[in-house]
Amino acid sequence: MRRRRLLFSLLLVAAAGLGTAAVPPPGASGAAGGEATPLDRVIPAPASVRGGGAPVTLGARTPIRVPGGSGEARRIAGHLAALLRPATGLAFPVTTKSGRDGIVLRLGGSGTGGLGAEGYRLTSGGRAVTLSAARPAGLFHAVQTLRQLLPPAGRQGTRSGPLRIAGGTITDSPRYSYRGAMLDVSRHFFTVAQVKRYIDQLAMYKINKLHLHLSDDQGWRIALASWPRLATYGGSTQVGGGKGGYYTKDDYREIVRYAADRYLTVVPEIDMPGHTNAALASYAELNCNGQAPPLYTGTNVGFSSLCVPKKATYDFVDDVIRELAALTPGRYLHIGGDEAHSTGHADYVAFMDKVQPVVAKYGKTVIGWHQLTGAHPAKGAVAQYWGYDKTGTAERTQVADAARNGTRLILSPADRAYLDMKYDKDTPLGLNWAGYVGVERSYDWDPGRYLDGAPADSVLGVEAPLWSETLSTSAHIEYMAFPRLPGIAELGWSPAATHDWDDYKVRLAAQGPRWDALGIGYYRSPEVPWPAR
Ligand code: TNX
Repeated sequence: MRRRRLLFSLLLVAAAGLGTAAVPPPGASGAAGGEATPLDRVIPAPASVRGGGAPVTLGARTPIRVPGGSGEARRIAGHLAALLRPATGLAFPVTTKSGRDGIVLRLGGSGTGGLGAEGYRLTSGGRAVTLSAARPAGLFHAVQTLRQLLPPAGRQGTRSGPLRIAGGTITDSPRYSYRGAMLDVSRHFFTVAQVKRYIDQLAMYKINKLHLHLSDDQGWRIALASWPRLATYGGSTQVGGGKGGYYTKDDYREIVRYAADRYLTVVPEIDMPGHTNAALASYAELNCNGQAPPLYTGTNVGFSSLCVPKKATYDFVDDVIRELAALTPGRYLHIGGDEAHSTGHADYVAFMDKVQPVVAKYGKTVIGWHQLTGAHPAKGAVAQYWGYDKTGTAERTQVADAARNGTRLILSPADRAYLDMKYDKDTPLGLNWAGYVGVERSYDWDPGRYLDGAPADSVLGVEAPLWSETLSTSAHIEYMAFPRLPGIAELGWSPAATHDWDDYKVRLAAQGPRWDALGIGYYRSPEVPWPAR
């Protein structure tokens, strides 16, 4: 890896005609003080950077131009202006007039054909910084890159001299189409406002899927018309016995819309047949013995199961999937399937054989936790791998065999990608069943070669799950997600050739002041050379 990165840097330097290394020393002040942030000092690392030419200066009259822009390009320009105004103290008027200066947003048109659904180009030279993309998502990602080339929001008071963007060109597109983050809203409920705050943070790092774990033993979090007690009773508590909560359909639509405006797709999960105590407590008829258990506020797993032989179970599943699919514009619907320790193997297989076609009937593609590969994954199904270093060979082989047979994989290895694992023994929040997951460990793996025997092209992408047994506030979410989330985002976006911890940790350190400015209370891991506060 190191070797390849060196070659990559040399190419960069050669292409740029620069005599110095592309990355300045840790603690350099970036765009503050008039010095431009190097174009490759962003997360995720861009696929290609060519430095060179004089920096572009942005000033009091610099416009944001969307020449002949579509509604969507104009909306993105508005989003950019709203980010830049407080960050810089400049006016950044948005105009549809073309001109040679300013920040120019171009959607479609010549030269954007090869950029794909999410790629973009950022060209900085003369008096303009031009962001081009074939599709709106690419333009939005370009804006996120540009943000990182400017001073942190709210720091304009400390800025001296003009704002500069380094000269050169970034040409960028993702390695994987699925770059997810999961939030467990069942163990502890998080409000729409809290979810939106997390979405904003995910969007900064080009995450494009928000997986919501909507049901578990401790709470059912989505109101459905066909089985109303799921939410009103099953959602009435949480771990530790707090009051819980649930999303109305309008709340859920609001989350979907807010995410879509930031080019994230919501992937809803209803975990079945285990992790279902909240549903079983809400409706006695779902239980094999006809008796509803009490609500559960502890943190054990594996004690609950839907009743596989009962017809009512499939009426329930059909209604739930139908209503949830109708609310969800994205193509994926996650059916869980993990830790079904109270469901016999034959019953588990029978259940999955009956439930997967229901997802297809309502027009969605199945995602399941990787235990689904122990049943008969449907054609086109996706398995989410959450094993860790102690996961046995038989289990890994089962997943790899499924991948060779066409099941696509989302990789969430628990000892790398689980944001709820403690960083080390002193971390006050989180769990440690998969070990401690420091920042380097969470970053330093290659999704393309992670699972022995699984073809590289079976990997659909990566996801960073955040389970919430121990987490109940946005501050908790942020302390566990930052600084590890950007590393998983980079594994999902950046080419393997850019992978290098020593380079990454310097780019990561430069995010610290940005998080400070945004009020994100991150963990100041000693592995990262943060600038002094
Ligand atoms: C395992 S990961 C679980 C969850 C827990 C998590 C805690 C998975 C599919 N199941 O039920 O919340 O560990 O880290």
